[in-house]
Amino acid sequence: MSQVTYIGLGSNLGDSQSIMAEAFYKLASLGAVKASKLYHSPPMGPQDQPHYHNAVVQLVTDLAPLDLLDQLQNFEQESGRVRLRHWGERTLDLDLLLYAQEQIQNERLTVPHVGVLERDFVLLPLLDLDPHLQINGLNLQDTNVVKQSNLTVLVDESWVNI
Ligand code: A4P
Ligand code: MG
Repeated sequence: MSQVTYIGLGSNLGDSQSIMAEAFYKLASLGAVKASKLYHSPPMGPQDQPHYHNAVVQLVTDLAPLDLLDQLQNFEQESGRVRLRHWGERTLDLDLLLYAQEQIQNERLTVPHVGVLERDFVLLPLLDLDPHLQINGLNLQDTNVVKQSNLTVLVDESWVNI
């Protein structure tokens, strides 16, 4: 059965916008997709790294959670993923943020993704896709992280053409 999922995209090495657009088209091979705006955000974690491009893609898919994670990791590898240190710079990071209303906890997968509620670069794009989205009964619009955010929009939804 089809499930509504949300995938977080991040990149701060290489031609981030092209790398993320390519990831979007790959995600489109897994189901129906919709993209948020494309944002520019200061790094969380080590500060001596470039700003990130961030976006979220809504994917409606038949894949089970671990099969979807396999695909995300394949796409990361195909993008020539470089990952130098924890929370450090990378060409492409694909995180499974939400999988329907499911709570998943195993050695490969934690859903909702750890830290979702603390990251404006995840919450703002999620709200582009669904302004009424809730996580664990919490209305994302009402969170202080969203209210106090000053993320920069780089491109509206037209960074991908569908
Ligand atoms: N894993 C568990 N749950 C998940 C999930 N829901 N989605 C496991 C994806 N993977 C999940 O991931 C390590 C392991 O997490 C995987 O093997 C998978 O089985 P990783 O992507 O290799 O590690 P990582 O990304 O370096 O670590 P981590 O903790 O996932 O980092 P984050 O949370 O992804 O943060 N600043 C800005 N402004 N924007 C960013 O996008 N991103 C990061 C990375 C740091 N700072 C940032 C940004
Ligand atoms: Mg990650």
